[in-house]
Amino acid sequence: MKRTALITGATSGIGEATARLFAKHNINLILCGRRIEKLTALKNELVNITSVKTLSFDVGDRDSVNKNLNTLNEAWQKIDILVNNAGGAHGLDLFVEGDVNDWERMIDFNVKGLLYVSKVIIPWMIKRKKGQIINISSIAGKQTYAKGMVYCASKSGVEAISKGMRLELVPHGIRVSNIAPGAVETEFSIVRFKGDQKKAKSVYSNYDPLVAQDIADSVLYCVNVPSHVQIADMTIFPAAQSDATTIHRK
Ligand code: 8X3
Repeated sequence: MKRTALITGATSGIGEATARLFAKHNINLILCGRRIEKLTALKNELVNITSVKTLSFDVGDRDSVNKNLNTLNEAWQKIDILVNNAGGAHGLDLFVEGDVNDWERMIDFNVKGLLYVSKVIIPWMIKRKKGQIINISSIAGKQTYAKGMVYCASKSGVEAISKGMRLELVPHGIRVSNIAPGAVETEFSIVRFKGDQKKAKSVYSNYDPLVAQDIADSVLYCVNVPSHVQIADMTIFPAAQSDATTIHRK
């Protein structure tokens, strides 16, 4: 039976790589993101291999989340896999120098956005007594580092939500996996450093960082384990990384 996955933040990085990989594995896709042109381009590419629907909204906008997800007809509401991937970091500053707008953005996307999307989809999974939720957290959710306090807090929130979801959803036949990547070279640092390409590049210099495909592979692993298996938590580093702030550079 062909499965259906909804992926947030599908227009780039881990979300996009997961979409491509799921398509190759014959999984129907609901691709969500803010950038409609990117969503359409990805849909046009993947529609040759699987069924694809796109929904363009901002996960941090509760009304827009509700409105868009509720346009899904009964067939598309049969979501087997929810990948809560949307989110990111904004700024890397000491707390006293931090921009409150950055903090709000991180809490709105990383925490509230994940909750808004899940609030709509989980009841559909409960009705079918099955489903898998993959929350993309971060090593920042397990280890707080200086200048990243609010990002770390938002990802600690994701960790708590993953544990809470598992406690409440296991009785409904729903499995919850939390994936915490370390350094993955995507648009992540470009966004964090507000477009400063040089600064972003330096995060990944002189070692081999993870690429989005590495995390997509882990997501696929979580959703392809036998039905009696639940991957609760995965932390994934590049070989050169040993904790959130320790990277062995050549
Ligand atoms: C991304 C990893 O270490 O930059 O979430 O916080 S880190």
